[in-house]
Amino acid sequence: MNHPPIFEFLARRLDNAQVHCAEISSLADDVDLDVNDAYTIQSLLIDLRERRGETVIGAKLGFTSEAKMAQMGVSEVIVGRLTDAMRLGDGDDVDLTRFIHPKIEPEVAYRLGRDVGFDSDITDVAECVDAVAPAVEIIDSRYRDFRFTFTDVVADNTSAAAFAIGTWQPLQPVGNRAVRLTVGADEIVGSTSAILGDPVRALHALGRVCRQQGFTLRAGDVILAGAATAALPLTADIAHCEVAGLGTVSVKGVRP
Ligand code: OOG
Ligand code: MG
Repeated sequence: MNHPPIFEFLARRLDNAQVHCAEISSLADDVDLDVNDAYTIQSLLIDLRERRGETVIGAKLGFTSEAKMAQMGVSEVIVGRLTDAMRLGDGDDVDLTRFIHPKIEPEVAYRLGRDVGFDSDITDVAECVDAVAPAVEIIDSRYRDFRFTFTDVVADNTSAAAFAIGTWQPLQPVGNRAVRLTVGADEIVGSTSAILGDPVRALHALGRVCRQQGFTLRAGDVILAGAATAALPLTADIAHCEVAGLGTVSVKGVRP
């Protein structure tokens, strides 16, 4: 792929920020980027992680709910990549010193039962999923004060930091289900219908971005449909998420 050398530099800057837990200033302060540039930088960032032995195991959407768009001041759906290093087990302790300023949000996860053939006729991601589960995502913007532009957050792999998935359930319509996230004494409630009206629409949106950006989706991949509510700060407490009828998932923030 041909791209200006500065893209490699910016990908390394973001990667260092994540590895060393050191926030950085907006890329937009130094360079004008368009959406395609930002996705190219994201891909270079993922290459760096893969070179360290990480494997891409899925994709995530961001800003699929009004609450998230309003919280972060962004109004278009974004896509990032999930790697095996980001995966936590249900109930796991999560070391908060791995992050800069972590937040947690309630999500719905889907699992792909087969490859999505973007160059063949099976292009509907929703037709390729075989399971659904409650999930939490830990986001950790590498930018100072969690403030960024649209292209900043795309380049920063959409703030992806970690995630945990509850027990997979056979695929079923999700539609409008109550969602509740607690972090210690903090609580936020909402509905899965906040995700584009129905989280299945996040799968359609994912297909569009993947086709535009040349991303692949493989059998077994996990897809996070985007937060149903605004995010809460992740503190040294139990974070517990329930999606009505789908189950629960939790992680525990710890400071070793
Ligand atoms: C970007 C990530 C947004 C979601 O679920 O909407 C996201 C951010 O808020 O830092 O993951
Ligand atoms: Mg999210």
